[in-house]
Amino acid sequence: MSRPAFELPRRSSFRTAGASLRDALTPTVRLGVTGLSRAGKTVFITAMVRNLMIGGRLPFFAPEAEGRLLDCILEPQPDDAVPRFDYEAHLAAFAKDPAEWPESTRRISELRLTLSFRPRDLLRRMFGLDRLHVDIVDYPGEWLVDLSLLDQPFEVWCREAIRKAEAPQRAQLSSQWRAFAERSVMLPDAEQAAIEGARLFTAYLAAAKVSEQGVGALTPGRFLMPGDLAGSPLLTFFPLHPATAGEQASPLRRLLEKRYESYKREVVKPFFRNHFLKLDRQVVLVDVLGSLSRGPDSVADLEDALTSVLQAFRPGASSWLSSLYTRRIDRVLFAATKADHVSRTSHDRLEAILMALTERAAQRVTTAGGDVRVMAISALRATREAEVRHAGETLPCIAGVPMPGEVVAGKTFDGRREAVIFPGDLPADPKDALAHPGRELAGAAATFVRFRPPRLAQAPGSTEPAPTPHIRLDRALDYLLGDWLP
Ligand SMILES: Nc1nc2c(ncn2[C@@H]2O[C@H](COP(=O)(O)OP(=O)(O)O)[C@@H](O)[C@H]2O)c(=O)[nH]1
Ligand SMILES: [Mg+2]
Repeated sequence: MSRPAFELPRRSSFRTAGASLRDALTPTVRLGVTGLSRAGKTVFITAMVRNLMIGGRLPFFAPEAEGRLLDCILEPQPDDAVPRFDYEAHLAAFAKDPAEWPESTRRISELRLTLSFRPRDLLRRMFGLDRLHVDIVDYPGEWLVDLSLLDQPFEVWCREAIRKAEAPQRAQLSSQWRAFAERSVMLPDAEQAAIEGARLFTAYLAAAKVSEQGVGALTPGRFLMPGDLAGSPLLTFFPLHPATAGEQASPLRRLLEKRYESYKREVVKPFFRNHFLKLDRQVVLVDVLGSLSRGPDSVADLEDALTSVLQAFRPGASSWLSSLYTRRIDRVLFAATKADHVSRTSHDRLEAILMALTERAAQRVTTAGGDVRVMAISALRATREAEVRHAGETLPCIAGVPMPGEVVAGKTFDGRREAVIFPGDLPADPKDALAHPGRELAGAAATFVRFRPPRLAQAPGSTEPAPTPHIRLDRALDYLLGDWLP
């Protein structure tokens, strides 16, 4: 497996003749990483892997802190049908001068890490039970949101989709498709109407996605993240207005309903069966600050999307999925990402807000025998803490280099100059934040700013890779992997 030239592993590892027996005894933990687009999945996985590979600064990741984590290598991932997570390419973006964020990806991918560690237990050491495979599965949260379709008949889905499309922030974007849907039942050629309607419906979803910056998770998830299904009849349907008495038998309605059911059967169910149900651990990344700074509509959408996502973790007793739950995710971590956009004083408050957003869902998981944790993290920290004296007061601020073209307080930045920003404090009571999103974030602009990532390279004057700055990534790792490294 190639490794970026500038990175050095913590130890060079080699394989011995007994390797295949050891392989057979090596357990595998499958870790799902999901979140709506731009939540921070790619950055999280890249930073996590790099920290494990170079032996980063991870004081709250017990195996590392205790000096028991010896080595981490990348291995060919076992599922041939799934593309590999392109760790080297993502890392290379951070190594550019100046550093860039990696390009966004829109499909499922997988990466296998093999960790070698020193077991605490003498017996484990004697038997060589000192390795762990970690299969990281990166998949779009949009695909999880589709789970909500499984329990929805076509009519119910249509009603919901139209209600959402008529919401003030989307009415304009959806007007063309809605107008077409109104008259389409009368069109003579059902197939042509399905194609045209699906095209207009997809255009609306895409426009909504752009204007809501990825938060409003509208179904069907594959319309915008088709993977290899682009153009397939499986994606050629759209929601219709409720049938009027005389029109029940419309060929178009029957065609769309049939396609909708095929989509659930051929797309949604296989994803859950082949990927989701095989996971042991799950991290759900959420851009809480992004939604708060965009205002009430965005927060409402996020809540909606999270509720759908969370249904995945404990379906109702009667639902189709419950019959499939033979193996269960035992730990779910909800992580509010990009915590480096607020100062240290607000990190606990950010956690409290995400806790409030996921409260109902967390109950589902815990009653199903699983465990849930909520954290505010920054997988790759792009800012540092700073203090500014203003009118005799010391304000906790953040300092970072805004990406070229970013505007802060009316000034356009060039991608080289640093800005010091007072991001405001998040409210102590999460209910306030959720009731009046945007208002309390005095410096709400700070959450919109894209800061340049830190450049990852060798530490100056050394052959060792420099540590990766982060916030609470070590705690996240400890929760997700710590007990697998006994
Ligand atoms: N400041 C900061 N920005 C982040 C962090 N993680 C992600 N981002 C930003 O969010 C964008 C989307 O992240 P990415 O990992 O590509 O999201 P994905 O679509 O879920 O894979 C990045 O390009 C960054 O601008 C973080 O820890 N700190
Ligand atoms: Mg990604």
